[in-house]
Amino acid sequence: MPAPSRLLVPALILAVVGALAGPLAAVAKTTEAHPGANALVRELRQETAADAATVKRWRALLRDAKKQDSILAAISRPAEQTKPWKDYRPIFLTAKRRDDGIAFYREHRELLEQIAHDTGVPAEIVVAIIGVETSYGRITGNYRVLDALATLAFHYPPRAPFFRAELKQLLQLDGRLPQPIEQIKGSYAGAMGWGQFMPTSFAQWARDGDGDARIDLWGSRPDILHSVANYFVAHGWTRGAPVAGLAIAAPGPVPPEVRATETIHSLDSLARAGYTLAEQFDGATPATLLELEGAAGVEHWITFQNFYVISRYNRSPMYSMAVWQLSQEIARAGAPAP
Ligand SMILES: [Ca+2]
Repeated sequence: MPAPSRLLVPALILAVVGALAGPLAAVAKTTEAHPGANALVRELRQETAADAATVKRWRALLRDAKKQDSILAAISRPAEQTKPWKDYRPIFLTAKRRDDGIAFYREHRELLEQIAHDTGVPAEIVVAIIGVETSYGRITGNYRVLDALATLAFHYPPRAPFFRAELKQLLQLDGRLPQPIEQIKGSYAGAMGWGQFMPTSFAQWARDGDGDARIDLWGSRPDILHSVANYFVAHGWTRGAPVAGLAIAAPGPVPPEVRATETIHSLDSLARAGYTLAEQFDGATPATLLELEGAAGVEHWITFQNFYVISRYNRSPMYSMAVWQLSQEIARAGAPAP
């Protein structure tokens, strides 16, 4: 930082007669915007070979970033996935979210169905993601993303490496977002726009859907919807493949090993364990079992690779189930019969 480093000159002269390390270390420490901010900029400069003006801009942004205690409080709250499904489901599968999803689908039918045709990602899945993430763009977050990521990168050790990487990516997005970085708002965790893309997701998977050579995940419906669909394509969505189905459990089933939504079994091996679907699929199809504590008792679901892909958006299996069920409610009401 230019101004404070100039102050080091008199400090250095004075230090010749005194203890050298003490005053210098104290000055260096107090001039850093956040603990570790200088190292982050050094690292980013080396990685990107950025010019002096860009480095100066990054330093100014980090000086402007504010540590916010409300962000630290929000990230420390117990996660929603600790709730049982019977309490989780009503948060996301409300009549309003379904009806708004149906209206959104109808309003953007042509665009959504073109994207579904091009990518294989069903329109109702894209709509459900936007619905669960931000209530169709109504709640995209009121934290400055710069504050969120700096707070979590520099002041939240449990997840510092993750948020540090996101902050580095955010700085590199300067000039590519619809507003200057210091004005961009998002969730307390730094997720941006209608689809709540983190900066690294934005850099890798966001797309320009309307062809204006910019990506606007707040103001451009084509950009938003193409980006969500592209996220699914990039994570392995298979056109036309099954997602999930309610399982029938034989008496005394043998619960198989479960690793979240990973499809580590096949339909045949799940059938041998006592879990089958009413619908017939190839027995070799990779699948796994999801047990949920529903309002009417335990539910067993057989889930497939496309369900795993939904969980790349948010690792909670209940998140994937909420998106899937919302999508099905929207499809039943909003789409013409095939
Ligand atoms: Ca665009």
